[in-house]
Amino acid sequence: MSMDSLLPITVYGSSISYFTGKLENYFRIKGVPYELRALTAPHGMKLVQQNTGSTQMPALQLGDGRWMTDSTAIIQWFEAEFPEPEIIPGDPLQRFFSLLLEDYADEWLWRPAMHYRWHYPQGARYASGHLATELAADVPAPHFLKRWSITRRQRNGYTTGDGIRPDQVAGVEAIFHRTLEQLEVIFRERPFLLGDRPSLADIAFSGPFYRHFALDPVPAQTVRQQAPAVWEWSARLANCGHRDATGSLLNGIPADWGPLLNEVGQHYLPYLCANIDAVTNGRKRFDAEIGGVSYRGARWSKYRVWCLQRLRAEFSALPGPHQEEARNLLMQHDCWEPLWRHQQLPVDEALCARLPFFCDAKMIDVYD
Ligand SMILES: N[C@@H](CCC(=O)N[C@@H](CS)C(=O)NCC(=O)O)C(=O)O
Repeated sequence: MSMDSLLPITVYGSSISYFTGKLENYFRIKGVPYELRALTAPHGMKLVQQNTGSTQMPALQLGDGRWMTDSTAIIQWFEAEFPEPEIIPGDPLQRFFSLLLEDYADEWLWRPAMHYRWHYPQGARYASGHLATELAADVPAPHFLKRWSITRRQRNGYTTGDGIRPDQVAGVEAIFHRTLEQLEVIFRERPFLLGDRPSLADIAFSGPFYRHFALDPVPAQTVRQQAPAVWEWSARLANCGHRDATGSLLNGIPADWGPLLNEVGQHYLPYLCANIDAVTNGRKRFDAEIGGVSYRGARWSKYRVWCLQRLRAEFSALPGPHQEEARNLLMQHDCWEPLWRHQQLPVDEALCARLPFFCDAKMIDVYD
């Protein structure tokens, strides 16, 4: 397939959205031309809902008329269709652990990112004002009311309404502080997570950083002061284009990924397991004790059950010797047991079978 046959590509999203930012970084470095359009309410949302099954962003329309949704699935599709330049590492072990970190950055760092944006008045003022203008200009209501309802919606969906009450704030902020320490060690040594050129892991961490931690008033100040190498990496990545997708990668999984992988094994995967129990038992709200933080009334996510299923499938697809190596590393970082804890995963195949071209809203709706 030629890239030309897919053009023009229109990405619908927001210029401050986590996953829109992730996809934009990928497209820029991959050399995929696109135009960003605001996913406006109500017209843009209706269009995207009708064509992709949900209103999540980013959504994109290809020049041949097809629509796509879900950054993870979109990136995998583009990598399969256009192998050069390679963004998901070709080495099987690096591919697997990059996908694991992508999932961690997408689904777990989302928590502190949303917290910092919507919990603090400075963050909420900035983001609600931006979104009210960018996405809700056509909504017939006063600006202050749009800002108020956007803030309320986001807090109900993603912060207080997702198990982060005052008692959990310190624990959620600690996730951010540990991430800064872990990444600072890496970026003092080399320009990108896996070596001299950007790869999937950098794209994945750009969701939380480029569009939240290095942008929103409260966390951005901390990144600048406490993790200047991370600050520099975020700007370096934003300045990378197609021409920068060359350069060598390290061999294997670098030892300094260890603390990040511990975090996956000790925090993220146990959360996924608690989420699986909730979905299995039909509990839309659940309590979970994760890494010493007691989340009360967290929302279930059917999508995240699918995430774990995908990771298992990637592991099972590893060639024998790589599987052995991956297993050892997963065990070393406490990832192995939670990855396989549940024999049966409550995945509704019908809801996700059509990704990246369609995503049933039931799979992702946080407001049902
Ligand atoms: N798994 C999806 C997640 C997309 C997502 O959650 N996007 C957010 C904005 S950054 C959204 O649209 N949320 C839906 C909502 O708030 O209603 C992806 O990788 O693209």
